[in-house]
This record gives sequence, structure tokens and C-alpha cells, in this order.
Amino acid sequence: MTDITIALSKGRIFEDTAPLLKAAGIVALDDPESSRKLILSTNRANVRLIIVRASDVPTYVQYGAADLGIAGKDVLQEHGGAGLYQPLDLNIARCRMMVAVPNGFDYDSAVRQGARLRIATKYVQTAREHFATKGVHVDLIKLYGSMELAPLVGLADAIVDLVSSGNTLKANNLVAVEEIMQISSRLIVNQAALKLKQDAIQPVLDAFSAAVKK
Ligand code: PRT
Ligand code: MG
Repeated sequence: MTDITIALSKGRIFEDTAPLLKAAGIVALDDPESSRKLILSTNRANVRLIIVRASDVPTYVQYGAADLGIAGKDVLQEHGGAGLYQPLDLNIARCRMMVAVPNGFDYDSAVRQGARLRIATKYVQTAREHFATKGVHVDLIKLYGSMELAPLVGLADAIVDLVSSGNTLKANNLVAVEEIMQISSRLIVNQAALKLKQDAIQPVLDAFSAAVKK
């Protein structure tokens, strides 16, 4: 039987993907939250899961180290999607990519007056495109996490980050002022693997597709 490798991150993506995997008849034999293993066997001898950083999933699939992967649209947008087939929106790990500023900062008038804004974000490519389309001048400051802190300590005027409940913004006295895009996670497939291992991959795609909540 053809072997297939599926790349995904632990945390919310793994939690939301487990039911879809189950619908495809795939169950991990270890829990990635408690196990330190990075390669997880499953109940299916020919299917294994690899646990990688969320932002590394497209890279593993692009180079064929994984045949399939699950990644947020935020991550895919930054990666660019080269070498990846993206057949299915899984409708999981939903959130919105937003511009947020300190409560009281008048973003709209700063934009209207043509101010040059310092934006802290992990999503430099997506943010650059967004502000270029709007014709807003920005200096982008790349961060790897805790973006919410940047405006509080004078590193930036605004942030571009993901928002789901809004609790993190509220707790840090920030407000969302603009939506950049709606985010959910997608199934991604290595283009060569799809051709060479279609017998093993197609049934997984079909089962995921049938299990996705519309
Ligand atoms: O944690 P690590 O640095 O390894 O990577 P990561 O943070 O990218 O991974 P992870 O597992 O946290 O997120 C994986 C994917 O989940 C992301 O790529 C998104 O597609 C999706 N997702 C959905 C989210 C959120 N919702 C989300 N709320 N990713 C992150 N958040 C963070 C957000 O950045 C902010 O800090 O949660 C905070 C806001 O949450 P609320 O509920 O307070 O608004
Ligand atoms: Mg995280």
C-alpha cells in the first residue's frame, strides 16, 4: 500500500482536524499535546502524521516531505502557495485578520491625512499588499508573536493580527479598525504526490470533503 504523510500543527488545528481524520478512518495513536513525538503513527499502517509549526506546514508539503497538510489561509497567503494544490476549505480554525490600534487612536483620520504608520505583524507580505492596495504608507515591523504588545510599548502604531473572540485585543486595550480577510484552514496537497500516489490520497480527499461542515 502507498505510504502517505500528513503535516499539521498541534493546538487548535490538530483539535479541529482530528474529527475530519476520523471521518477518513484515520486515528492518531499518540496525542500530540502530551507526546513529544514529532512523527505520530495512526491506526492505518500506511498513514503517518508529522507535527510541525503552523507556519512550516506549507514548506513540508511544497518539498514533498509531507504529501498532505492542513494550514490556515493566513499561513498560505504568506507562503505564496508555490507547488501546492489547495483543493478544500476545511472551514476550521476560523478567525479574521484585522488591523488593530490602541483604543483612542484615530486610525481613519491618520489614514486620511496620509500619515506614515508603523505596523507590527507576523504577516508582512499580506500586510504590505493590503496597505499598498489602500495607498497607505507603512513601515512594517516583523514580529513572531505577541503582536498585541507592540503598540503598548511604542514599537508600532498599529498591528495586523488574527482575531477570533476579540478577548486578547480587549485585554490589551486595543480595538480592531479594519478587516483584511476571513481566515479558515485548508487542506493542501503536494502536486507531484497527487499524481504519483492518487490511489492513497484521493480517498482521504473524498472523506475530508464529505465530512467538512459547510
Ligand atoms: O503558536 P505558533 O507560533 O507555533 O504558531 P501559530 O500561532 O501560527 O499557531 P496556532 O496553532 O496558534 O494557530 C494555527 C492557525 O490557527 C493559524 O495559522 C490560524 O489560521 C488559526 N487561528 C484561528 C488562529 C486564531 N484563530 C487565533 N485567534 N491563530 C491564532 N490566533 C491568536 C491570535 O494571533 C491572537 O494572538 O489568538 C489570539 C486572539 O484570539 P482571541 O480569541 O483573543 O481573539
Ligand atoms: Mg500560537
